[in-house]
Amino acid sequence: MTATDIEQQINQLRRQINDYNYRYYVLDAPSILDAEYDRLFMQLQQLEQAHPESITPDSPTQRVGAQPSTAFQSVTHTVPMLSLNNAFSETEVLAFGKRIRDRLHDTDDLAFVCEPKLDGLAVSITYRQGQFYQAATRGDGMNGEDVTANVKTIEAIPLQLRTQDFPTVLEVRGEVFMPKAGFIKLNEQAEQAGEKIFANPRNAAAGSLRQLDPNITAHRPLNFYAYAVGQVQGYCLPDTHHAILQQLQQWGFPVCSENRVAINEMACLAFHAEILAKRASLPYEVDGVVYKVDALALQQQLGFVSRAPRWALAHKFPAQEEITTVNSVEFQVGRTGALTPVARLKPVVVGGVTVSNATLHNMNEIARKDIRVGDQVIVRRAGDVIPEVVAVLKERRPAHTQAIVLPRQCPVCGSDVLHLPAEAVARCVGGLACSAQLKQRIKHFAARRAMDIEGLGDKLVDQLVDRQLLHSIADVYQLPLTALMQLERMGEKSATNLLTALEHSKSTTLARFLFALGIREVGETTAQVLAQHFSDLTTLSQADEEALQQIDDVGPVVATQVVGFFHEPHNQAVIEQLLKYGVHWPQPAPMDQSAQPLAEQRFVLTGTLEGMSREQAKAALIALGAKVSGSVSSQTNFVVAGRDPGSKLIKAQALGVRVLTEHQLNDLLAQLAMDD
Ligand code: 9MJ
Repeated sequence: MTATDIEQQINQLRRQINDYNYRYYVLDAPSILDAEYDRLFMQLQQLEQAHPESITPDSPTQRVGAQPSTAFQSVTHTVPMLSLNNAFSETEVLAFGKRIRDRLHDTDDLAFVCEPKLDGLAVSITYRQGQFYQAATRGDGMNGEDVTANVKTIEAIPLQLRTQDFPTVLEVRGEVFMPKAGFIKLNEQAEQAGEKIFANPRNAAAGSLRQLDPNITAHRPLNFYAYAVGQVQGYCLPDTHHAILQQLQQWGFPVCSENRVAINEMACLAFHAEILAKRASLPYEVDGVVYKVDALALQQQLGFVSRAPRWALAHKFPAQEEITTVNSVEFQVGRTGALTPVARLKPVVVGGVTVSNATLHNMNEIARKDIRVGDQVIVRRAGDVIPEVVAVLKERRPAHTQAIVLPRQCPVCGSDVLHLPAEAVARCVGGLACSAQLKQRIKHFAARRAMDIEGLGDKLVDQLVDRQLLHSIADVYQLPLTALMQLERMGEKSATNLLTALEHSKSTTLARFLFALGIREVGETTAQVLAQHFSDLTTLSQADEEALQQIDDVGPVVATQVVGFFHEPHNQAVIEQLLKYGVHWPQPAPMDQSAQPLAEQRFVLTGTLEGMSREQAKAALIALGAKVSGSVSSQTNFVVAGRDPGSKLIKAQALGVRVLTEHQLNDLLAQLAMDD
């Protein structure tokens, strides 16, 4: 090959790789397989190694390679990087619109560009003659830090502008962020390696960008969305913000696909509501939306007031994290005796809800986060999960904090607490002598997905145990009407209704009954698997660990718990009583293997399904032999994602699990019904 041939080949490879990145990051439409991309990349690397004189700084192979530095240089922003004024309510947004209209006098039409507000790190990237030149953090808006070597490793950011028609100097501004899926994966890897866990994707993005060694940044899953230009020389920009965003996309920058032009403030508010509703299912974290006056001439007329533009507004979502103080820590006792440390907090409003308790999970977590009573902590409340303490503000630690100590005795019954070194949780050994455990067991027994005893709620169970009317789960079927009627807020009618519900609940299924017994490690799915395999309780209760482990999905841990449970004389007595009091279930029909087209297939359902309940979908899948579980893992074959699917969808995407829409699920079920 001649030198010209080689140069041509190298240029072609670079073009192909840049094109692939553009399609992947900007157009969101990957055009080749990852393996093919890797092959092209290696081919280019080999050619460049053989011909080092051909290497140029904008070659895709040159993203990584800078030496670790000892400090970041300071960069002065030619055009200051301003901050945005914040609004938290509709009233403030309408006032923002009115201020603008008043200033501009004659504005019937006032279009805005609405953008999700990404929760990452603002950066400025300068291109000279179309080539990546320098990248800097926002810093204080006037001076930032030179993070050129690190930003250069982010594949989404072009090293060279795509079209021939570009400014001699172009400064692009936008947000470097870590997608949720990448964040989950990064933390999983860090946990396995015993390394530091990041509290949220923003911290992870900031930490990754502030690495002195760009080789580390290169391995972090960072992405970028452009949302503004800074200095521009030698080019006439379009006259609206939305057209600038389109131009940025043509130059090769990813721009958020949710961005939208809104014709007035009311349309802005609708955008806010829409993104808020989508928040959990977006693949990146957002903390609000941004409204920007679309016409640049109007932006110029409006100008700035103290370091923020008058023409833009950040309309924030209710915060999901706040800072507060740990006043004390109490230990709650669960159904299996597990002691869960719960922080009693100085009440704080998080995302519109007052939070005064947060789970600390277990003693290992307390040690890992180094939480002490008296500390100021960050609490997070996301969706409907229990609030948790994310991190301690160590620099604010007061002089006299107290260590959190695991009690030696159960705070409810006084029995010993056992903390096996191999287990994360500590447990009260009191068993059913511990009223806390008894209450939780009965609540679990009565729950909708277990025996489904309507009217036997948490408060009622607490009263019944405290008054010594219940000593075991079987006692619920022996409650006398007269005793019930003496309880608080319980008239004759409610008492009779409860007895009817109790009677009704006796007709159940073996799977529900097994789940209701509260055997450790036996959740709803395992209960279903056991019921399907054994079909009668006597055989199951006599099975040994070996027989149990023959079943798919039953490992040594579950097998040990099941055998242990049925060997316990007290448990045998309770089961006998329950059967004597009339609990019964139909004998399942023998399993026909040919009717199990989804055998071995593992499904996870997430989000709201429109045409059926999750329970119905689950039953339909199980009837075809599928396993339906609650969490996504590498073992999962399919995730069915309904409306507002949340973190399970993100995890599925992170693990490359196949995702089905409700429509596709229906097609699959219909197809299998036809095959039958
Ligand atoms: C974020 N964080 O997503 C701006 N931002 O515009 C968007 N930030 C911004 N725009 C001017 N979408 C200053 C900051």
